[in-house]
Amino acid sequence: GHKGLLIWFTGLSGSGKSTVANLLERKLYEKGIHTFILDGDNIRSGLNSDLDFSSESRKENIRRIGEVSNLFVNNGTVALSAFISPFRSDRDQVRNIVGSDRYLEIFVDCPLEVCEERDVKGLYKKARAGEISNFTGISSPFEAPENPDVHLRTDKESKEDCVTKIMDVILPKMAL
Ligand code: GGZ
Repeated sequence: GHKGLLIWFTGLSGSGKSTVANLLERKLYEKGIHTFILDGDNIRSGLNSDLDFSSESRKENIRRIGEVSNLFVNNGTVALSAFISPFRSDRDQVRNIVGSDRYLEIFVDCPLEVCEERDVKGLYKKARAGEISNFTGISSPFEAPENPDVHLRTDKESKEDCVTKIMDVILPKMAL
């Protein structure tokens, strides 16, 4: 058996949080470790559909996700939560909710220029055009983690290498 854990991915839109979380889920599954992914697709569309992208709403978004993640962790699940979570104080609150020994912070780092170049959903273009307000990196801040457990550079490292770096840190943690 293994203990529950919260793997928290933070980074800009388009940095690769969901991509890395999904590949990590696959690798853990192959080891017999069941996970649960929380991301914008399953949280902002339902539980948090009342929230927008103001600072107050983001704070509440992350607080609720922290509480839900904690339910999974207490159930022995490895929860993978992938949200921009731009504010350090909100991430620290999550760490306090689940307990610092159960929380691992993954900084999915990628220069804004590269995220903007990728622009998978065309949101950066809209943000530059003023069609979306409070857009992280453009018109809303991102406070980079100062001491992440794992620091990825998705513009320079393959997603396979990123997952290997995370595995090296979490596997020892899961035995504890
Ligand atoms: C940032 C926005 C915004 C604004 C819509 N700012 O790349 P995506 O599309 O799929 O991921 C982004 C997602 C961010 O939601 P989070 O819940 O992760 O944000 S936070 O942690 O800050 O609460 C993006 C889309 O929603 N999106 N408007 N203004 N991203």
